Amino acid sequence: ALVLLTAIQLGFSICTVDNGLSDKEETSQSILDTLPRYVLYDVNRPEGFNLRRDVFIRMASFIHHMNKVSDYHWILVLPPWHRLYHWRSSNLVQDCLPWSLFFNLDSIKKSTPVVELHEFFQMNGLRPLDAQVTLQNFNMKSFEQYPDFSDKWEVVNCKGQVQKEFWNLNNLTFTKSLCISFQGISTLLADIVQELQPRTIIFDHAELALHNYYGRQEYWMIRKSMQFSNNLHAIAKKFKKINLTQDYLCAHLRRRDFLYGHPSDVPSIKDTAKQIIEKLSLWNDIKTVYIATDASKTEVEELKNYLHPYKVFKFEAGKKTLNNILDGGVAIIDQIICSQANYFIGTSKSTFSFRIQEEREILGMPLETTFNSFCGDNIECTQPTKWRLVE
Ligand code: GFB
Repeated sequence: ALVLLTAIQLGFSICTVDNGLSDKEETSQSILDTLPRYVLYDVNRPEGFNLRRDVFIRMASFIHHMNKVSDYHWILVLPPWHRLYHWRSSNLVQDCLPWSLFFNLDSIKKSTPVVELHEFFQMNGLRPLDAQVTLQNFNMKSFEQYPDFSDKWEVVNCKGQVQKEFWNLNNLTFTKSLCISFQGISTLLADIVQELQPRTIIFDHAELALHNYYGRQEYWMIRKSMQFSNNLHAIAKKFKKINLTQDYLCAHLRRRDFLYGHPSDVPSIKDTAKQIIEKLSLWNDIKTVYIATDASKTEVEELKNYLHPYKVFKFEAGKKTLNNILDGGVAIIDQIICSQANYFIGTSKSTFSFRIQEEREILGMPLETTFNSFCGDNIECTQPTKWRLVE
């Protein structure tokens, strides 16, 4: 076996590779030509879970393109979930998690050829990857020059540090490593692949490649395939059955780093309650509020007090459940419950809220119950763009 599947933590660790032998075996060119080729990728370290979900769509779209234009069969390797900044339970080890912990892989595989990292290792062993490409922005030109938005890429000197150990794997090595200034949509990556002719390639900073068809049919086809795991759906269902027996409004309150990153979009707790009560006054049948938030316990208690006498619920995972689904699973349960709510109000500019709105579009929820967001205190703000599902 090439992959040491012994679980380091709760059976989730998928990043450990033992000394496989097949990397030393000679494989003839004609056999190599029949084998699939693999694209791996990683995203800027501080980015959160829901931006990463968006990057997956862009990379999946690129793989679809490769499979149309290339003679080879291309497969996308799903980057393990690894110590995200927003996963705050410091007592849990949250490294090298497979996508199957959070998503229904059968569903994703029906739309896009993907494998988990450990499945890739089973195929590739310890052979070095043929190419590591670190994407970077083009240098900003002087102000006098007209901004150039054309799609382009260029091999250049590396600007900053190049990532050497993806997902803390010190035995993932590369035959060739280069930095490329990149501006454009993800299918432009095909030109780089055409130039390098790799069998295996990893793109770092894949978030720099933009959507080919944002909000169009291919986008929604891939987006719809990203269903959450059955286990997480089951936990959300059980919670709803016990607590949310009547119509409910879900409010997603993004706080913590958003208070500094987007101060004018985040209302105070008092104003948050005021805005929720205003919405409830328009929807007479709704007397129950579900709160999805990364706020502190004190802020949640404060909000509950302001919302009295409305019934207020929040999902709290017990110790055993938390050990199984981790912080990422708890956040997804919040998203599932919000996507099924009778009314949703989210936080402006939060990709966490955007993904809930998309999910509600997929579920066919009425438009006016979905595209709503809080405004900062005493600010008349614009409401979210209505990105409608396209079949
Ligand atoms: O998902 P995300 O990219 O959304 O990052 P934004 C926010 C993370 O915070 C989530 C936690 O993935 C969760 O781990 N979180 C936020 C929540 N809201 C909730 C919630 O209602 N319930 C639970 N359980 N967890 C961007 C980041 O965040 O904000 C960028 O991607 C940057 O890295 C920027 O930090 C300021 O788009 O909201």
